[in-house]
Amino acid sequence: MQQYQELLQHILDKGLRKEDRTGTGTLSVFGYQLRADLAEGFPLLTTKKVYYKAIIHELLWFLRGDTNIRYLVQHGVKIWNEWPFQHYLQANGLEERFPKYSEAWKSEMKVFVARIIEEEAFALEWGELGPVYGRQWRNFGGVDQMQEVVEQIKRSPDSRRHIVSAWNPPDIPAMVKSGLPPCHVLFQFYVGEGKLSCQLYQRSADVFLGVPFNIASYALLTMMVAQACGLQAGEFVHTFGDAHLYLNHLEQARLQLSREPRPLPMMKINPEVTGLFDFRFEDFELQGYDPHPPIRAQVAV
Ligand code: THF
Repeated sequence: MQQYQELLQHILDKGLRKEDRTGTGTLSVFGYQLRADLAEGFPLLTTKKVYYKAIIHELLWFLRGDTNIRYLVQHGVKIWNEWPFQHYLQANGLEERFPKYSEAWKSEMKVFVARIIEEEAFALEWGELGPVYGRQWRNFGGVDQMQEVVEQIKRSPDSRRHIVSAWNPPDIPAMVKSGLPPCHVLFQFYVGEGKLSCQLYQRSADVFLGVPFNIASYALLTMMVAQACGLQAGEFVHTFGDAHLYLNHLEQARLQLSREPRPLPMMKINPEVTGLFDFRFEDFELQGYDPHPPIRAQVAV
């Protein structure tokens, strides 16, 4: 993904210094686009090791319509833990005892996650992110957008209305309460020459930590929807609003820029699965992934 390296460099060169909700500070650009031809390989970064199993589990979790982190933590996926944990601290007046990002905060988060796994009632109360992605994809005011978009693509491939929106204005306050309003706001499918492409509009993008996940996630979704519609996978087009590097990710970004991209891996999907909601974790196999070592960074909450 040479294009990702170019985006990192572009933000380091041209990014404006901006404050943000999390208090971390960013370098930010507005408006940018990446494209990946899915026939050239699976667009998973090779300039750092990306924990792609989390991406598969997260996508299956969205497609289930699930919005509780319990399923994720049961499958070893930690990427959504910070938000319900921070909400739990806030709601219980514990923020001063556990200052954000401190060692005490990190160890208390482990206790919190253990309780989410062990105590169902606790998970129901505190593991819920509100009506985020999964809910909007599968039940936006009663509409199962994923089911409908698959039927529409099969019925009228040339339609210009193959849209799924996660941005549901009446539901935004409930998402703010315990999690986040959607960063990947809307996506559109397009069929040309028997190939299915997908374009995502992402309003806000954490380019170092989130974007590698987001690219791979939507690339995989495109492949799954293509298979469910009897089409080949075409391109994934990624359009950004505010694309930023947090100030505590700059050194990591420079380290990553010093590395040479390697050949892309291939994602093999069990060809027998034909329903979008029938995929299981075991139906995916990543072949030939040979990345540089991981690069650690703190996620901004
Ligand atoms: N909030 C912020 N600040 N950044 C984001 O990327 C982000 N997301 C989702 C929702 N809110 C966000 C959550 N997605 C990681 C990756 C994706 C995330 C959140 C966190 C992360 O920490 N990745 C590490 C560790 C992965 C692991 O091994 O568990 C990494 O090194 O990749 C954007 O959709």
